[in-house]
Amino acid sequence: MSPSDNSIPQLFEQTLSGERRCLGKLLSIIEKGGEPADNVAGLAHQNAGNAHVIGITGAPGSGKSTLTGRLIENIAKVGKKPAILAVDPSSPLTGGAILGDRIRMDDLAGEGSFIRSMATRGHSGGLALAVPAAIQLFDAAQYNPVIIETVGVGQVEVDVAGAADTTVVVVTPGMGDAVQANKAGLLEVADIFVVNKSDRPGANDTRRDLDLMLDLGHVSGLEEKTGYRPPIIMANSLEGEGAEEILMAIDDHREHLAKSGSFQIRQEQRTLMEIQNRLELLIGSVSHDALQSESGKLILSEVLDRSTSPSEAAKAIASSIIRDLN
Ligand SMILES: Nc1nc2c(ncn2[C@@H]2O[C@H](COP(=O)(O)OP(=O)(O)OP(=O)(O)O)[C@@H](O)[C@H]2O)c(=O)[nH]1
Ligand SMILES: [Mg+2]
Repeated sequence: MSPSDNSIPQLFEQTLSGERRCLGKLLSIIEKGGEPADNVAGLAHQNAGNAHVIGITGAPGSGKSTLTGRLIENIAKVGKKPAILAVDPSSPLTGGAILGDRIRMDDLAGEGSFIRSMATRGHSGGLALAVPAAIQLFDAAQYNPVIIETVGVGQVEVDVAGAADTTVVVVTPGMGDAVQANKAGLLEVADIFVVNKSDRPGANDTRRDLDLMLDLGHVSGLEEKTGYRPPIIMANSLEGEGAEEILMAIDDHREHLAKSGSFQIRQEQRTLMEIQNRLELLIGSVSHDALQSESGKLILSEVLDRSTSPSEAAKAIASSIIRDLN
């Protein structure tokens, strides 16, 4: 499918009027990137701003998808329309696993829900642009809440989760799991902790470790400033235990955000991050083009014959880029 720019506004209109097939097409356009994706993102942005964005993150296999399935089951029950974006930061090879998750989730989701997985195919820059665009598209299409599931392993994933209004960090019982999560930078972004697999031995130890880390102020700089302390909720997602409590905690956190003014701050942070990501990618690609151009090649030869230094060369190219932009 190679949609002309003309068809994007049309697809968007149909998406707003509830056409799920069109929403799927727009998400594919976003995933592919480039100018069509930017056009979709622009339209979505104009119409977004209502959905509560929930990030669910944690180590591989901690039960994020199982838990998300339980959450959407409960959300759909009260007549809301949740959208789920499962972000797979790794190679397309593991796409099969996410598809497996999806099928399990689809069983639980109900007709009003929309579930989609997104793979990055090796370039994380694409993820940084595609995820916010997809969130805003779901938002514009009146899905609420929008849930993002990401594996909390790398900085990009932590960023994605941290960009949500409410971030749920899933940890599991086991020696030092809470400590591992702390090292991965996951605890700082947590608004709610879930000790999943609480049917397993050691769950209470994990809870205690988290509690201690909260006491020591190692996590969540928010607490001191706003009086909010991330709750720790025990869950057994195989049985659906804990899901309702988690949803209540999400509601509480949303209320806290609204009252304390943090909601506004998070929106600003998220928007700033999106602009910065776009800016960095834009500058990266312009730089790449400049290096490939005739004058870029000339400068390269000057550096190679040592008549100019790499740093001088970079400055000269930067000046010419700025000149061209004006
Ligand atoms: N015992 C137990 N097993 C669970 C629980 N929740 C999930 N699991 C199991 O843990 C395994 C991983 O669950 P997933 O939901 O796929 O975990 P995930 O975090 O989404 O995994 P990735 O997306 O691959 O990172 C599956 O075999 C689940 O059945 C739980 O509360 N208790
Ligand atoms: Mg999963």
